[in-house]
Amino acid sequence: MENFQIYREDRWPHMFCPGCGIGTVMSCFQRAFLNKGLDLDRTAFVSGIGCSSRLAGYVYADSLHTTHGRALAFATGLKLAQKDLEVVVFTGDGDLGSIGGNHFIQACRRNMDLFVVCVNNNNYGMTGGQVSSTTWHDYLTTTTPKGNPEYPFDLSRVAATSGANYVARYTTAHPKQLVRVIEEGLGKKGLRFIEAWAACPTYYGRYNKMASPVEHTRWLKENSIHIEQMKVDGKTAEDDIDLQVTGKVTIGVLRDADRMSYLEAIQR
Ligand SMILES: Cc1ncc(C[n+]2csc(CCOP(=O)(O)OP(=O)(O)O)c2C)c(N)n1
Repeated sequence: MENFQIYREDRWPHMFCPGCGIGTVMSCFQRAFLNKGLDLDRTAFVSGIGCSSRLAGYVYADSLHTTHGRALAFATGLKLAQKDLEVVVFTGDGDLGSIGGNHFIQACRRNMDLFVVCVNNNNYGMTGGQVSSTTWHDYLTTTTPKGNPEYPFDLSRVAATSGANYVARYTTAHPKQLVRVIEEGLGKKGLRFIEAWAACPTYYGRYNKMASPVEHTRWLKENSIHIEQMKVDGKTAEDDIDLQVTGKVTIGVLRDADRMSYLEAIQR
């Protein structure tokens, strides 16, 4: 990163492995935040536990590093107490979709006024690369040495069908697009969910024959398909879900709705 305008340089060096996709997400978030001209004093950051959840502690702003899976519950309380703050949640697939799964669904259902960035690296990175609820079927992790017998959650689809106003997904191989959707989401009300599908070369990559950051990032790119392309190809929503399970993940803006947010509903 050329500069650390929103991050605490005094906390460097950071704890991420070489080639970790979280660095790209940090960089994209900073660019979007600065492009938008937002104020760190009017923004609070909340996270759970995990490598991705360390992000909140690196931002030069007030932040809460909470318990595993509970970031959205803390963030909801904070937003209700400080309605003028933009509350940003940094989380991971383990934190949000696995241990915190129910909080995730309920926050989306409420359309709570939160901005959520989930770094989905398909495993529990911090604790050594265990299987998570987004690990792909048959993929190897430290706890599924014969391949994952389960199927993954599609976090963005869960958010969209649970009621979040804005849902967008890109991979860390799509930094420009990530900046654009973060910028777009930061200006909206209700629950805004950005899924950054990211490389974890140290664990998920190493166990699945893509140990280098370049190989892992290429895998992300090759296994994603833009939602607009799906339409051109005449694919339906069902094909989409099937593709997600069998190989390709849809990227793009998956939902952009204008449903009344939780705060709007209680302030009428
Ligand atoms: C209640 C509880 N259970 C388990 C843990 C151990 N733990 C710490 S981080 C983590 C996984 C985090 O995974 P994810 O959210 O995907 O983040 P990543 O490290 O991959 O970025 C786990 C299981 C914990 N801290 N607290």
